[in-house]
Amino acid sequence: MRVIRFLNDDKKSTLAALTDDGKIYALPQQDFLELVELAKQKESSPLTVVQDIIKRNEPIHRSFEELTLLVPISAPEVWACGVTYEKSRDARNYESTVGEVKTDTFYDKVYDADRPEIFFKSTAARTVGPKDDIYIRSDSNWQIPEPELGLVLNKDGEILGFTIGNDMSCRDIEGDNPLYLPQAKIWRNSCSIGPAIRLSETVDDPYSFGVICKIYRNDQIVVEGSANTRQLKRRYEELISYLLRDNLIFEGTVLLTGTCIVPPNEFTLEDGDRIEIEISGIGVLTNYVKR
Ligand code: DO4
Ligand code: MG
Repeated sequence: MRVIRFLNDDKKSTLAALTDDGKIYALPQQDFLELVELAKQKESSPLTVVQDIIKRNEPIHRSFEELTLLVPISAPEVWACGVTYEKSRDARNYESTVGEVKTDTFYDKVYDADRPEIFFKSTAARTVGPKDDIYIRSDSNWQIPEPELGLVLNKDGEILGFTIGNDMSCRDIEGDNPLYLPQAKIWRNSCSIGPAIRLSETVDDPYSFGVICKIYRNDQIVVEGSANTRQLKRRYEELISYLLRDNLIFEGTVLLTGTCIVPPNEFTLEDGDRIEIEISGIGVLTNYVKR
């Protein structure tokens, strides 16, 4: 069961449940967080609330493809984990050493350390949704999307659902000096999430999501990669526990769990590219690159 948000004919946003057989049920709430609040009031779960609504209503007569999807949750904050996959550790080592193969770098160390890398990524105003434009910085010549599984959390750090995230990154800025990380990660429209939130109770094994990333230029695929969340070095609970330590976390915070796919080192995004990130059971997050 997935929750989506789309633009209605009257240009108002509508929250909806998308069932596994493709039926769409309009939900009375405008936002995923309202659904979470209602579930809390009823001492129930978002899934039970959605199932109750579905039982009492008919599906709407719209196909998923014709909907104008919106960002499924207005996440007050997006945080992100880094160097949680070998692929990311190796890419960070490459960009920070200008291609020299060095060992025992601080990226090697963080990959093995008890404490994971967790950084602040985005706010609701900087985060875009499905089919929106995602921006590349004007002062970087080496930019890539980072396809990541996103955990949608409540304020106690419980996983309400899973979504797809794109942690856009500037490899040259980050590679120059790790202290530049916030500039390599945060700018206007540098993060996207969507297209849906897969409710956590409907996921059997969150360590077996298939991830595929495709980048198109002039409608030709220029980058294609795939991975699986079983390659994640850490457990989700471990990442969440570090995020929560002495911290204030808001309802609906999204935690991106790190990238498992990195485009070839010679690749950089260009204006007009289209990025598609697919995670099995969640959907495809598409964004258009603008300089
Ligand atoms: O160390 C920098 C960030 C790495 C990152 O964003 C990732 O591994 O996904
Ligand atoms: Mg990342």
